This record gives sequence, C-alpha cells and structure tokens, in this order.
Amino acid sequence: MKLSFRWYGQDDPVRLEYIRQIPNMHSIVSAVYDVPAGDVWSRESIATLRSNIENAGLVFDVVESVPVHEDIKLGLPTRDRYIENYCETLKRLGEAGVRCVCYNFMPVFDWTRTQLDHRLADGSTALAYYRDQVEKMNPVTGEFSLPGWDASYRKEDLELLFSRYARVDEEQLWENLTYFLKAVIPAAERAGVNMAIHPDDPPWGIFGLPRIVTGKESLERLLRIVDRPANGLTICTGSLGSSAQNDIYDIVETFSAQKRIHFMHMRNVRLLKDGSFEESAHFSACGSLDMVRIMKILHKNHFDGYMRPDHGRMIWGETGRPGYGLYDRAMGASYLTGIWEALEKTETD
Ligand SMILES: [Mn+2]
Repeated sequence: MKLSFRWYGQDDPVRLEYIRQIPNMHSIVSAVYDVPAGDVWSRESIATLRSNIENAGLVFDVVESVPVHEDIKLGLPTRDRYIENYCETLKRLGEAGVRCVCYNFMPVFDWTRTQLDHRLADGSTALAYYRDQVEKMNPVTGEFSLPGWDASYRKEDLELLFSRYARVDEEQLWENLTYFLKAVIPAAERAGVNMAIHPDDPPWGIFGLPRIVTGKESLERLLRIVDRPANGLTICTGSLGSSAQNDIYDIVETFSAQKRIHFMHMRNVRLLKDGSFEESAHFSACGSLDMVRIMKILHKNHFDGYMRPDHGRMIWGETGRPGYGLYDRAMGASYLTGIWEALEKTETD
C-alpha cells in the first residue's frame, strides 16, 4: 500500500510541506488545472507540477483526474478529437512518471451533495446528501442550486447538455464508455499508466441523467470491456458504500483478488434510513463502514496500489475547500497507516 494525499496545486491552502509531515506519506495526487476539459495538458504544466511535488520530498505518480469531455460521454462525432487529446495527455503523464490516472464517467455533474457544512455532534462539519432535498431540485431552472457544482456552467449550457443527454440512456452511455475504453486503454498501456475509474458519487442516477458505474455488476462489466490490468478501478468506499445495496466488503474482496484495484479512496459514511447519507470521521464507529475489515481484505490480497484518505471533516477551526482540509484527512491517513502496520505485524496463520 502506498499512502497518498490529494493536493489542488499552488492555490490549495494545504501546503505540500504540511502534507510531507504526515507519517508514511508517499505520493501526491494532483492534476493540471489550467486547461479546459478535453485539451491536451502541456508538458510545461506537468513538469512544473512534478518539480513542485518532488521539491517537497514527495512523489508525483498519481493523477486525479484527467476529465473526460462531455462530447465523449455523449458519443458526439467530435469525440474522436477529444479522445486523441486524452491519449496524448496520458503519454505525457507516463513520460513524467505518472503510473495511475483516476477518472470518472458521470454525465454533467461530478460528486453531488446537498450540504457542505453539516454540523456533526462533536461540532465539526462534514458533507451530506439528503435525498428529499435533491428530489426538489431542478438544476436547469436554477431554482435550487447544489453546493459543489461547477459554477462555470451557464443556464444555457446546462439546458443544452440536458437536452443532449435526454437521448442517452444507460445502454447508450455504456456504448460510449466502451468506445472510450477501447481507444484509451491501449494508449494507457503504451504510456505505462493504469487507468482507475472512480465510481459514480452517489452511485445512482440524479436529475434524470444516467449513471452506470454504481456497483459490483457494473464494475465487472466495465473490466470485461477491455480485460487488461490497465483497465482498472478506483474503489471509493464512501461512494460505493453510500448505497445500502452495495456490499463494499465483497466488492473490495472480488476486485483486489483480481488485482484490478489501482487506487483506494478510504472514507466512512453514515447511512440514514431514507437513503440519505452523511460523511463522517474515518474511525469505523463514526460511520456505517468497518474500515478495519476493508483494510484486512486488501492486506490479505497483497494490495500494493495507492490509497488516500478521502474527504475529511472540517475540524479545529480550519477553513478551506470542503472535504479537503488538512487536519481531518491527516488523521485519516494516520488511522489507515496504523491499521496497515498492525496488519503487517500480525501473524496471519
Ligand atoms: Mn472518492
């Protein structure tokens, strides 16, 4: 297991020097943020990112994410140009030493929450998703807006996107993903990069948009499309685990035994009866997931990929990017390191 930490570049209030002080820290997970989705990442930007990270004594070998242009997800004729760009970016990342690229295939919206500052009993704040609030929202009319959305979308852009996605059902989205993978996975192999798709977050359709990377069956289907190690997974325990339908332990067991998990996002969630969920501290008793059980499965299957603490709460008066402060994620990282060390030093026979 190689411990890693997400960093949003020079604008991130969490500094690389601080991240380096977390015991056992190995890799920085980052991205080039100065180009629109679909464009090729410049060699200069990649090199700057790499040298910033290496100067801080850390390794730059994981990227999250290289965004997939909407035209690829929609299957528009323009997709070929964007796929070509994608492959070129992978080539350049491979040359710069990157070994794992996380991406997702969610239409229009990335992760979705209804609240970014839900106050927990201990006074900290966390991200939360309340189902009844989502059901009342209409993103196109803009009568309600969700936190965390890409504010650069104008109303007209959203209307156009939604009208285009009206013709894309789940099977069509699978076809578009298949087309993408068949082009991109061979390029990733040539670049020495493992692709690791992030599951949809939350793992169900929202606002009538299709979502397909939602559970064990869909992950199995995805791996079969191109049955090569470079076509792999990011298992996000909090994303998959926010649906009571998903058996996260079985999922981790199945795919870590097959060596198809390249990246683990470890976080805990507390599931509510109506299908809503609140993010929680990493410690198992704070949420609905048994983190030790997940780590045990990974250890048993000799997991040697990357792992990062996923979202943290805001604690100790820290302000900044919701879910991505330093303090709680650092505690999460140390908690994971502690569990892993205990497993390493415990006789398993
Ligand atoms: Mn995640």
